[in-house]
Amino acid sequence: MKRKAQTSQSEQLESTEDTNDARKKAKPLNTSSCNKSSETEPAFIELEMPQAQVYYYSSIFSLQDCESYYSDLASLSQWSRPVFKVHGHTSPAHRLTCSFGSTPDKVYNYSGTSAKVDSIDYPPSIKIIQEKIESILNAKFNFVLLNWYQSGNDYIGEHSDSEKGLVPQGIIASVSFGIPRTIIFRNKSDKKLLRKIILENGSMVIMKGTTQRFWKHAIPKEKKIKDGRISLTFRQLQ
Ligand SMILES: O=C(O)CCC(=O)C(=O)O
Repeated sequence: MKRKAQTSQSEQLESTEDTNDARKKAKPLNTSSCNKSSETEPAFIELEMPQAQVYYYSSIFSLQDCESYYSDLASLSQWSRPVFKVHGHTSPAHRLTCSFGSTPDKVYNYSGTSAKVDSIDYPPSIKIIQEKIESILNAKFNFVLLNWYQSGNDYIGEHSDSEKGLVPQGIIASVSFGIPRTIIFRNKSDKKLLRKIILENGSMVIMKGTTQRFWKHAIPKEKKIKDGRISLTFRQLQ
Protein backbone atom coordinates (compact mmCIF):
# COMPACT_ATOMS: atom_id res chain seq x y z
CA MET A 1 0.00 0.00 0.00
CA LYS A 2 1.26 3.44 -0.86
CA ARG A 3 1.25 6.13 1.79
CA LYS A 4 0.29 9.74 1.46
CA ALA A 5 3.20 12.11 1.07
CA GLN A 6 4.53 13.54 4.33
CA THR A 7 7.28 15.91 5.28
CA SER A 8 9.66 13.81 7.29
CA GLN A 9 11.76 10.72 7.02
CA SER A 10 8.66 8.69 7.80
CA GLU A 11 8.18 8.55 4.07
CA GLN A 12 10.80 5.90 3.90
CA LEU A 13 7.87 3.53 4.23
CA GLU A 14 6.24 4.67 1.01
CA SER A 15 6.48 2.82 -2.29
CA THR A 16 9.40 3.79 -4.50
CA GLU A 17 7.45 3.50 -7.74
CA ASP A 18 6.75 7.21 -8.15
CA THR A 19 10.30 8.09 -7.26
CA ASN A 20 11.71 5.66 -9.81
CA ASP A 21 9.48 7.17 -12.42
CA ALA A 22 10.69 10.56 -11.24
CA ARG A 23 14.30 9.45 -11.73
CA LYS A 24 13.60 9.01 -15.46
CA LYS A 25 11.63 12.27 -15.81
CA ALA A 26 13.71 14.61 -13.65
CA LYS A 27 15.51 17.46 -15.32
CA PRO A 28 19.24 16.79 -15.19
CA LEU A 29 21.46 19.22 -13.42
CA ASN A 30 22.34 22.43 -15.20
CA THR A 31 26.09 22.44 -14.92
CA SER A 32 26.52 25.95 -16.20
CA SER A 33 26.60 27.62 -12.78
CA CYS A 34 29.94 26.48 -11.47
CA ASN A 35 31.72 28.35 -8.70
CA LYS A 36 35.25 28.20 -7.46
CA SER A 37 36.45 30.90 -5.15
CA SER A 38 40.13 29.92 -5.23
CA GLU A 39 42.47 27.32 -6.68
CA THR A 40 42.53 25.43 -3.39
CA GLU A 41 38.78 25.32 -2.81
CA PRO A 42 36.80 22.63 -4.59
CA ALA A 43 34.40 23.70 -7.33
CA PHE A 44 30.68 23.33 -6.80
CA ILE A 45 27.47 23.69 -8.73
CA GLU A 46 24.32 25.36 -7.48
CA LEU A 47 21.14 23.58 -8.53
CA GLU A 48 18.40 25.64 -10.10
CA MET A 49 15.69 24.96 -7.53
CA PRO A 50 13.21 27.65 -6.43
CA GLN A 51 13.12 28.23 -2.66
CA ALA A 52 16.05 25.87 -2.11
CA GLN A 53 19.77 26.14 -1.59
CA VAL A 54 21.38 22.94 -2.91
CA TYR A 55 25.04 22.71 -3.96
CA TYR A 56 26.95 19.79 -5.49
CA TYR A 57 30.70 19.25 -5.16
CA SER A 58 31.61 16.48 -7.62
CA SER A 59 34.88 15.33 -6.09
CA ILE A 60 36.33 16.42 -2.80
CA PHE A 61 38.21 13.16 -2.06
CA SER A 62 40.81 11.35 -4.19
CA LEU A 63 39.96 7.93 -5.60
CA GLN A 64 42.49 6.36 -3.25
CA ASP A 65 40.90 8.06 -0.21
CA CYS A 66 37.43 7.02 -1.38
CA GLU A 67 38.47 3.36 -1.54
CA SER A 68 40.09 3.45 1.86
CA TYR A 69 37.15 5.31 3.50
CA TYR A 70 34.63 2.92 1.94
CA SER A 71 36.38 -0.16 3.30
CA ASP A 72 36.96 1.49 6.70
CA LEU A 73 33.32 2.51 7.03
CA ALA A 74 31.99 -0.82 5.74
CA SER A 75 33.89 -2.60 8.50
CA LEU A 76 32.31 -0.58 11.35
CA SER A 77 30.65 -2.80 13.95
CA GLN A 78 27.80 -0.33 14.56
CA TRP A 79 25.80 -0.98 11.36
CA SER A 80 22.23 -2.12 11.93
CA ARG A 81 18.89 -2.14 10.18
CA PRO A 82 16.55 0.12 12.18
CA VAL A 83 12.85 -0.63 12.38
CA PHE A 84 10.73 2.41 11.61
CA LYS A 85 7.37 2.92 13.28
CA VAL A 86 5.04 5.28 11.46
CA HIS A 87 1.27 5.60 12.02
CA GLY A 88 1.21 2.27 13.84
CA HIS A 89 3.03 0.44 11.02
CA THR A 90 6.49 -1.00 11.51
CA SER A 91 8.91 -1.68 8.71
CA PRO A 92 12.64 -2.45 8.60
CA ALA A 93 14.76 0.18 6.80
CA HIS A 94 15.75 -0.65 3.23
CA ARG A 95 19.40 0.02 4.03
CA LEU A 96 21.78 -0.24 6.98
CA THR A 97 22.45 2.76 9.20
CA CYS A 98 24.62 3.89 12.07
CA SER A 99 25.22 7.27 13.67
CA PHE A 100 27.74 9.22 15.71
CA GLY A 101 27.79 12.59 17.39
CA SER A 102 29.88 14.80 19.58
CA THR A 103 27.00 15.77 21.90
CA PRO A 104 25.62 12.59 23.56
CA ASP A 105 23.13 14.66 25.59
CA LYS A 106 21.24 15.48 22.38
CA VAL A 107 18.81 13.16 20.60
CA TYR A 108 17.92 12.58 16.99
CA ASN A 109 14.50 11.00 16.51
CA TYR A 110 13.13 10.19 13.09
CA SER A 111 10.51 7.84 11.67
CA GLY A 112 9.59 6.49 15.08
CA THR A 113 13.14 5.49 15.84
CA SER A 114 15.92 7.14 17.79
CA ALA A 115 19.41 7.42 16.31
CA LYS A 116 22.29 6.95 18.72
CA VAL A 117 24.51 9.96 19.29
CA ASP A 118 27.53 7.75 19.94
CA SER A 119 30.43 9.95 20.96
CA ILE A 120 32.65 7.33 22.58
CA ASP A 121 33.42 5.23 19.53
CA TYR A 122 33.57 8.10 17.03
CA PRO A 123 35.55 6.44 14.20
CA PRO A 124 38.80 8.26 13.36
CA SER A 125 38.07 8.15 9.61
CA ILE A 126 34.75 9.96 10.16
CA LYS A 127 36.55 12.62 12.22
CA ILE A 128 38.96 13.22 9.32
CA ILE A 129 36.12 13.41 6.77
CA GLN A 130 34.19 15.77 9.05
CA GLU A 131 37.18 18.07 9.56
CA LYS A 132 37.67 18.27 5.81
CA ILE A 133 34.09 19.24 5.04
CA GLU A 134 33.93 21.63 8.00
CA SER A 135 36.92 23.46 6.61
CA ILE A 136 35.45 23.57 3.07
CA LEU A 137 32.09 24.84 4.33
CA ASN A 138 33.32 26.91 7.25
CA ALA A 139 30.59 25.27 9.35
CA LYS A 140 30.43 22.88 12.33
CA PHE A 141 28.51 19.61 12.61
CA ASN A 142 27.73 17.65 15.77
CA PHE A 143 25.98 14.58 14.36
CA VAL A 144 26.36 12.22 11.42
CA LEU A 145 23.94 9.60 10.12
CA LEU A 146 25.43 6.97 7.83
CA ASN A 147 23.43 5.00 5.27
CA TRP A 148 24.82 1.90 3.55
CA TYR A 149 23.00 0.97 0.35
CA GLN A 150 24.49 -2.45 -0.31
CA SER A 151 23.08 -2.64 -3.84
CA GLY A 152 20.62 -0.79 -6.06
CA ASN A 153 17.78 -2.58 -4.25
CA ASP A 154 18.44 -0.48 -1.16
CA TYR A 155 16.93 2.99 -1.16
CA ILE A 156 15.52 5.85 0.87
CA GLY A 157 12.01 7.09 0.01
CA GLU A 158 10.97 10.70 -0.51
CA HIS A 159 11.29 12.73 2.65
CA SER A 160 12.59 15.99 4.03
CA ASP A 161 14.98 16.25 6.93
CA SER A 162 12.84 18.55 8.99
CA GLU A 163 12.99 16.84 12.38
CA LYS A 164 12.57 19.05 15.44
CA GLY A 165 16.00 18.16 16.80
CA LEU A 166 17.80 19.82 13.87
CA VAL A 167 18.87 23.46 13.77
CA PRO A 168 16.11 25.16 11.71
CA GLN A 169 17.37 25.90 8.19
CA GLY A 170 20.75 24.46 9.15
CA ILE A 171 23.19 22.76 6.79
CA ILE A 172 23.07 19.08 5.86
CA ALA A 173 26.19 17.86 4.08
CA SER A 174 25.94 14.45 2.45
CA VAL A 175 29.21 12.80 1.41
CA SER A 176 29.19 9.74 -0.90
CA PHE A 177 31.59 6.82 -1.19
CA GLY A 178 31.15 3.85 -3.51
CA ILE A 179 28.97 3.30 -6.55
CA PRO A 180 27.31 6.47 -7.91
CA ARG A 181 23.59 6.73 -7.10
CA THR A 182 20.93 9.19 -8.19
CA ILE A 183 19.35 11.66 -5.79
CA ILE A 184 15.93 13.06 -6.76
CA PHE A 185 14.50 16.33 -5.46
CA ARG A 186 10.75 16.90 -5.73
CA ASN A 187 9.03 20.21 -5.04
CA LYS A 188 6.34 19.80 -2.38
CA SER A 189 3.71 22.06 -3.95
CA ASP A 190 4.44 21.38 -7.63
CA LYS A 191 5.05 17.65 -7.53
CA LYS A 192 6.01 17.58 -11.20
CA LEU A 193 8.96 19.87 -10.51
CA LEU A 194 11.91 17.49 -10.19
CA ARG A 195 15.68 17.71 -10.15
CA LYS A 196 18.22 14.93 -10.14
CA ILE A 197 21.97 14.57 -9.71
CA ILE A 198 24.24 11.56 -9.85
CA LEU A 199 26.16 11.43 -6.59
CA GLU A 200 29.67 10.41 -7.61
CA ASN A 201 32.22 8.55 -5.49
CA GLY A 202 33.88 11.19 -3.26
CA SER A 203 31.24 13.85 -3.89
CA MET A 204 29.28 16.03 -1.48
CA VAL A 205 25.82 17.56 -1.75
CA ILE A 206 24.76 20.42 0.52
CA MET A 207 21.15 21.23 1.42
CA LYS A 208 20.48 24.32 3.48
CA GLY A 209 18.12 27.21 4.17
CA THR A 210 14.54 26.56 3.05
CA THR A 211 15.34 23.40 1.04
CA GLN A 212 13.70 20.99 3.49
CA ARG A 213 10.62 23.17 3.79
CA PHE A 214 9.83 23.26 0.08
CA TRP A 215 11.45 20.10 -1.31
CA LYS A 216 11.73 16.39 -0.59
CA HIS A 217 14.59 14.16 -1.64
CA ALA A 218 15.09 10.43 -2.20
CA ILE A 219 17.66 7.87 -3.33
CA PRO A 220 15.47 5.60 -5.46
CA LYS A 221 16.03 1.93 -6.22
CA GLU A 222 18.27 1.26 -9.23
CA LYS A 223 17.93 -2.47 -9.63
CA LYS A 224 20.76 -2.82 -12.15
CA ILE A 225 23.30 -1.59 -9.59
CA LYS A 226 25.02 -4.46 -7.82
CA ASP A 227 27.61 -2.52 -5.79
CA GLY A 228 27.35 -0.58 -2.58
CA ARG A 229 27.33 3.09 -1.62
CA ILE A 230 27.84 4.61 1.82
CA SER A 231 26.61 8.12 2.53
CA LEU A 232 27.48 10.23 5.55
CA THR A 233 24.93 12.97 6.22
CA PHE A 234 26.50 15.48 8.59
CA ARG A 235 23.88 17.42 10.52
CA GLN A 236 23.54 20.20 13.09
CA LEU A 237 21.57 19.17 16.16
CA GLN A 238 20.21 21.99 18.31
O1 LIG B 1 22.17 8.73 1.04
C1 LIG B 1 21.97 9.91 0.83
O2 LIG B 1 22.72 10.61 0.17
C2 LIG B 1 20.73 10.57 1.38
C3 LIG B 1 20.43 10.18 2.77
C4 LIG B 1 19.25 10.88 3.32
O3 LIG B 1 18.45 11.44 2.62
C5 LIG B 1 19.04 10.90 4.77
O4 LIG B 1 19.80 10.25 5.52
O5 LIG B 1 18.10 11.58 5.20
